[in-house]
Amino acid sequence: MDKTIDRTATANPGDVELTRKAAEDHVELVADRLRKMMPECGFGELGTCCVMCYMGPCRIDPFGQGTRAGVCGATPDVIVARNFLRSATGGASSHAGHARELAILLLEIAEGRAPGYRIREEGKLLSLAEKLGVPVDGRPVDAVAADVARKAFEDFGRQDGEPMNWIRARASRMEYEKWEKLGLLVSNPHNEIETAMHRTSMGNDADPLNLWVATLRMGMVDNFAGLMMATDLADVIFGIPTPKVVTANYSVLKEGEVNIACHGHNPILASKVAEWADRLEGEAKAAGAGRVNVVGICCIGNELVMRYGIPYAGHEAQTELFLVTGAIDAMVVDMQCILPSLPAIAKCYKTRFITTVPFVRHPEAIHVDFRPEAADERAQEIVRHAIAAYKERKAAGIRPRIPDVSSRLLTGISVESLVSVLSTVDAKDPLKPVIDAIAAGDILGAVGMVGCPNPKLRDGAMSEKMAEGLLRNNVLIVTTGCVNHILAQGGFLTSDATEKYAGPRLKKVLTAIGQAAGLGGPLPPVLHMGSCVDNSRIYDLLAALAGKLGVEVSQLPVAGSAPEFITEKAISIGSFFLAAGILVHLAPAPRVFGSPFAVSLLTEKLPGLNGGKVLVAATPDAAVSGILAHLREKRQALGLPQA
Ligand code: NFS
Repeated sequence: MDKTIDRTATANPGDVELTRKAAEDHVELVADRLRKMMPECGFGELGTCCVMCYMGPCRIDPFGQGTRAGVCGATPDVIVARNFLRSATGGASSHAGHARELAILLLEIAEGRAPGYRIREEGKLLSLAEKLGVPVDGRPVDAVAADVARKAFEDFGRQDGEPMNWIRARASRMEYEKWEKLGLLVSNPHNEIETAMHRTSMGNDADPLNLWVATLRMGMVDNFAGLMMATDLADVIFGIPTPKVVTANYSVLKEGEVNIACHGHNPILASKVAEWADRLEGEAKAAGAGRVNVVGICCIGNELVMRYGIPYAGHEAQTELFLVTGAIDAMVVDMQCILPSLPAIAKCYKTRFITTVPFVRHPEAIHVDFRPEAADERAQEIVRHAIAAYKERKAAGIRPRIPDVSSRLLTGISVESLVSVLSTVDAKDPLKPVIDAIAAGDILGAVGMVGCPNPKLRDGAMSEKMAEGLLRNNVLIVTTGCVNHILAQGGFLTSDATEKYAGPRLKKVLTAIGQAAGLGGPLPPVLHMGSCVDNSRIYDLLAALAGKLGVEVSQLPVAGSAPEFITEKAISIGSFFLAAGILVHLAPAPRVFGSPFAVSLLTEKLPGLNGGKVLVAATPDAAVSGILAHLREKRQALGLPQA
């Protein structure tokens, strides 16, 4: 590989050390392939490349130098809208698949077919059941759980056109009515996905506005059939997260222990692997290792750390580097965000790369067919693979190099746990201190920083710099997804970060909360609310705040930002937040700039319609100033003082 690339600007010294090791070991990384790919396709970046039919591929120069329409006659506005809707559909499909698996598991538990799992949060199950209209009084928990699962299946099979159960149960009255007026109350997520694929195939929908409305509807699918359903059901089965202080970064790997890295998204697999890692400690010791050490990467890292405090390894752009440490005995994956490059790198270090889902396979991986009915057997098999690999790797003389970098973070902020922390300030009305602080201008506003680590923006430390800029201006940050790994590694989720980065007024509020809650220091200025599906927690929090203030969510001084997004899931999540009337900052630029219609819709017309707006800003300064201007505008509209 080319060793002249300067990647030293990255915020994590462990990344630098391992990037050098990768070069020594002749391992090619994402950053190397990205460099070879440059310059990337301009038509693709603008969204005007169409491969929907075989009269093409067509690519349209929107600036008038070349052809003005595809062979079929599709204009750039149509092509961009179709492409974007397909991306949102890919994202919503991933989240709906994630949620549906949890609904299946809940029914299996209720019917005694998944003996390895149990319902951990009866309280949450019962309150969810009541919202869904499932009778609870005098009924066994399993019967209620089965009916809650059936409510989910009803949504996936519904043909009557009525709004989804999950929307009727979980949206506030005000938000529901807003979506009803806008025609965004979706009925059946599978139908919506089918129709999106149908209407975007050749010779169907050629109305850009109609296509963009479908994208907002796909956002609704993403939230209610994906994020929210997944979080609700995962909390019932695996527990509601509670605050805890844990360790992050490369040093969570332990030399002399069997290291298993769980990577992917759904806690169904990883929770079992973690359980059997403890139970098979004797076998690890017999193999000469101290114990079995499970760490979490990407969103499954978020799921595991939020609920169980399992060491919080790193983000998606570090997955290759984690393998390059040579310290991992097994990397076990379920679905989504798994780089196809990983199994070959794993091979270099004799790490066993284990896939577990029938539709996520790789010719160089070991496949263990993981099913909830046989979860205990399969999890043991996986842990034993790791123990066997440990012995083999030791015998082969593989010497790990684990960068000595470690960070601490406060994690486990669910809406429930946040309310309980805030009730130490005001037991009767826990949200009041936050609302008062926003009203007074001590908290200027709040930003959800979510999503992925994009190698195109990672070297510039986009997320860290944005966080610094927002905090200095008294903006509270909540995070989910891989951005949280980035900010945790940067030290933003600690009391010290409040001292270091928060503006004076924000610091005062966080210090008072920290003291009342007995945290021994201020509340961190960046609050970890979970994985990407846990963006539903952020929305729940906003809905609760808006409800207390008697305003729509779209009126709050808040914004969402995916500062380094990669995946289609970020597109579908963003589409939901647009449907909810929230400003969504995106970097890199979404592929819409080839369409004047899309640009005007997303930046001018939609804000007038429901408050939703896209902000594109590829530098931290531009993003921060754009978001601050938006927060101030919202404050002004509510008659709140400017801080
Ligand atoms: Ni979110 Fe999770 Fe990470 Fe991005 Fe991928 S792990 S679901 S998509 S890369 S944050």
